[in-house]
Amino acid sequence: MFDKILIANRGEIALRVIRACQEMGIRTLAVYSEADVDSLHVQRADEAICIGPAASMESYLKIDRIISAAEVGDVDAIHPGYGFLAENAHFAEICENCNIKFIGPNPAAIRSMADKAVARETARKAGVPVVPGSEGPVETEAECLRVAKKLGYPLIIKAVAGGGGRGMREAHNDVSLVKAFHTARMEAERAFNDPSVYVEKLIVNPRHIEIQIIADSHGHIVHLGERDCSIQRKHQKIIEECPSPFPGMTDDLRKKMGKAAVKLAENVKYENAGTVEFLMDEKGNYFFIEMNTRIQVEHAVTEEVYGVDLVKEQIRVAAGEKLSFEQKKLEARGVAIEVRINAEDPYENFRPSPGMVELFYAPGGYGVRVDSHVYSGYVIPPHYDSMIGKLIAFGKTRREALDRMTRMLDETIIRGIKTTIPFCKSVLLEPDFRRGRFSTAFVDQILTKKRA
Ligand code: MV4
Repeated sequence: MFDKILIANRGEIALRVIRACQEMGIRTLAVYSEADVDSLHVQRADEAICIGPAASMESYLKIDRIISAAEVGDVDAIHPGYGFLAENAHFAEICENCNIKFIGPNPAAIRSMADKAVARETARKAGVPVVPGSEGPVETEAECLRVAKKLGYPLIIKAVAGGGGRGMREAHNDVSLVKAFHTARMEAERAFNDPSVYVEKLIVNPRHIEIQIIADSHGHIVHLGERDCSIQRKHQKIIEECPSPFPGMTDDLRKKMGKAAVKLAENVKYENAGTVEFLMDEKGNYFFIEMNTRIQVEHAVTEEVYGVDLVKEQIRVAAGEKLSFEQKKLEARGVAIEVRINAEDPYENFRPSPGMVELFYAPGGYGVRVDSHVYSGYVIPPHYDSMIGKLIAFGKTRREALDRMTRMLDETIIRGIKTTIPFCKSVLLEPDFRRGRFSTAFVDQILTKKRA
């Protein structure tokens, strides 16, 4: 097992990884920017090294400074968390070359999923259902129109280097298709330095359902059920749950999707934790869209339902150990729901609201988990994303988990800044949410209704 791990991240996920390390007897080295001097991950780690100014580009994204910190601190491994360098194949490669274990998949596996057209093709070859679409990238208007003739409308154009919704355009006829092709290419060029796009049939009002997998270096790959992440705004998830409340989500379907996810992972010699994303239509048809080659924000709901500490397992498998459990011993128990708390003003179009948290009181009690780096007196810097914590409610039934989450949101006190808690409360009160009847369009639908 590793003696010492560097955590190349900040905020709640840095703290989450440090907590796992401490329970495993592994020493921790935090890195931090000048804006994070007073942050909890710095205080809780055994050691900490400042790696530069507030701007991410000058600190949490600076590969050479992080590697230098790793060398100075003499660590065995680096945990990248999520965001920042977590899905940067180049960074994973440099770690490898410096004889530092990157706690994540190998660079080739990261690369194979970073190119969305390649990922699609890999999934198709592995027998995983993909959305009907173009064979690889489309280079010209004419090629676009040929695909449209074959598939019919509506369509969606996506950036090969995309993900998270950037460089994505819908098209409903030949005229809008040609326009969408060019705007998507321009946006992709600006955002990713790569104008390549591909075409898919548009799935209207789908659910976003993702399968958690984890693989060790001994050829064992397991799936740990699904998460329903349909409640999101502008491609930022707000509420996630396990299992999906979709009535069509049967044990049989779950097993099928789990096996598909494992098959895909096998095909790219995947190691460590990953998530295979699917879109699902009203009939329960599911289609692969992307794979995330990192631990995700919402991993906690899977942990609660399956009784597995995913971060500890990540560290174990990275150290060459076998997974501590087998597929057939995994059993889902109850329902877990996660609400993300963002320092944003939901009444002002979710404008960021950084600054001093004058008072923070976290909810407690049975079935409650709070993953947050916030404390009373903490100053939220304006330089990073606005998520300041996650509340996770566990219950025997969805009803109980929802009631518990409502109670947790009522119990939470955050003074000094605006948060998304009031908005999350209003979502929990929506009858269609409580019934489990929602798609990725749900949040926009209720916001439109509220404005009217
Ligand atoms: C789609 C889609 C409909 N049809 N693909 C958005 C981000 C990227 N991960 C994939 N996305 C979508 N791909 C087809 N063929 C709708 C979305 C989408 C979406 C997906 C998941 C969660 C929220 C979403 C919000 C808007 C659009």
